[in-house]
Amino acid sequence: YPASAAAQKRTDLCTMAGSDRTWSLSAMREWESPDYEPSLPVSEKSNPLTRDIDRASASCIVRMLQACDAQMFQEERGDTYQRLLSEAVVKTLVDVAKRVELTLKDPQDSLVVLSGCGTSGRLAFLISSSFNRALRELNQSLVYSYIIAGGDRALLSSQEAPEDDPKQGVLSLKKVCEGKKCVLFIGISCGLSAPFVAGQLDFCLQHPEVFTPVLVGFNPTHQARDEPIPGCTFTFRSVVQRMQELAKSQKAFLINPAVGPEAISGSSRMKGGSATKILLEVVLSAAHAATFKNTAITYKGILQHMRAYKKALDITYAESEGIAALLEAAGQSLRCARRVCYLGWGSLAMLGLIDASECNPTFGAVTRDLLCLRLRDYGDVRGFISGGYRELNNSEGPLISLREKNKSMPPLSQQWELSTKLLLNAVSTGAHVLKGKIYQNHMIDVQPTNSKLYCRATRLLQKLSGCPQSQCEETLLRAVYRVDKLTVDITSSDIGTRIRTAKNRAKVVPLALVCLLTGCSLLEAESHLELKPIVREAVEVCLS
Ligand code: S6P
Repeated sequence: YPASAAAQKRTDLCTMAGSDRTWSLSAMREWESPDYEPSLPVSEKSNPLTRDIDRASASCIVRMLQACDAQMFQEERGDTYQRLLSEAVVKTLVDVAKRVELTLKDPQDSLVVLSGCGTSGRLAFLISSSFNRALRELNQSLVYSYIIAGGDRALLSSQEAPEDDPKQGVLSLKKVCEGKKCVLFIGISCGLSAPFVAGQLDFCLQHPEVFTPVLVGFNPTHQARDEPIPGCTFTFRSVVQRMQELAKSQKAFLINPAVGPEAISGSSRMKGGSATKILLEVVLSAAHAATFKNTAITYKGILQHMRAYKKALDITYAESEGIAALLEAAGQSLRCARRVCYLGWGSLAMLGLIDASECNPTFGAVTRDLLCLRLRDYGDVRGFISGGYRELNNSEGPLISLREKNKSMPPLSQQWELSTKLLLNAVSTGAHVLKGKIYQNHMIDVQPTNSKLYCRATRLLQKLSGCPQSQCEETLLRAVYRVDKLTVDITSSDIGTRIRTAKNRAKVVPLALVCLLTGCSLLEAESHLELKPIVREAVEVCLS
């Protein structure tokens, strides 16, 4: 397959930058400056390290991802952000592990619930399943349950809308906790933003006799989302503030170190997902060791375990040449409208299924590029698991099979999983970058299918067009409803209606951007995008 002009340009750029490019400490910490994108929470900032990722070669992309992942383990400095290895964070992990230990020692009427949306819910599932398996092997009562917004179908497909529904969050929590007298609830929201999780935390706070809430996320508390949630009197931030008060007497716990902005802005499946996995596995492993091996939960022990994950990260990226070759091959497949398939078994294959399913919301579905209905249900990246969808042990019935040989989850396997996750994230992200799905380090074809993504889409339009917010909002709405003139019905519609309409529309943000940049009609913008199917290139033409 002949290298395209764009691919040729990438190579040149990388030669200029030097494939051995390393970053200075100040570059690694640039995002921490109070002047850097001050209006955005860390989880939504764009990472200065990946500003040029859209024009980088495969090996440069891997180096950029390596540097971004390394930011997870950077030390806390002065009064800036709390980090993974900060004293306060490690201390909270010790406290939460002790709560889990109490549950394990007295499992009657008790439960540990892990809950989240999208990737956070998938990790809730993976982690609770693997620790329940460990309990089953020891003939112990199972104490872990998971909740994912949108139910089990969200485990392997993108369901972004249920994230906005706090009532559904509460209902699903009530359902899994029926009859329980003591529940440790672990809500995961990387951006401290999902209304689904906010609703559950609020419910826990209203029933302290049963629930102890724990929040896992990667923004400082003052950056928790403060937008009103329709039908609720609370916002995510107000829930966090109540939790902060209760945290002083250990009636609630907050685990929210900053891990730095994602390599692709807002793509919390990457560092957010990895850090969630690390934190929760460290906590639950310590509790298991204390209960079943009599190993006390200590600050030092937790810190050592965290450092083992840092080592897994270093070992993984020591193979950066191999990863780059894989990424290049995957990118080439996508560039010629072929696909990437992950084949495997056990929990590693499960990670492949998850990584593949996350490509749709992150990079836009392949069908939208090809406008080919036949391919509607197939993605650019697909996962397969040996044994098929049989014995997943998910709560809503069979989906998938995990092999017997992966039953137990000793710490080393957990790090092996992290390594696999990093690699798969790098391959799928890198291949889509090489295909031209990213502009700078933004996913320009983001589908505004929930309130977080709708706001992100508007912000992106502002950033790339330089037009005022109101004009961007208006043009986005025109692209959602496919009209050049907005009616009163449209302008007075609520965000829920807009999101539901956007779900069935392709290339909403690229269309809006072309309109904003050129002043053309939607029809003209559509034909412009048809001529240049690689959105990044289409946008570049307009920008130049
Ligand atoms: C992000 C992923 C999303 C998020 C989901 C939950 O890469 O595609 O599905 O996981 O939006 O986000 P959060 O911030 O509540 O964990």
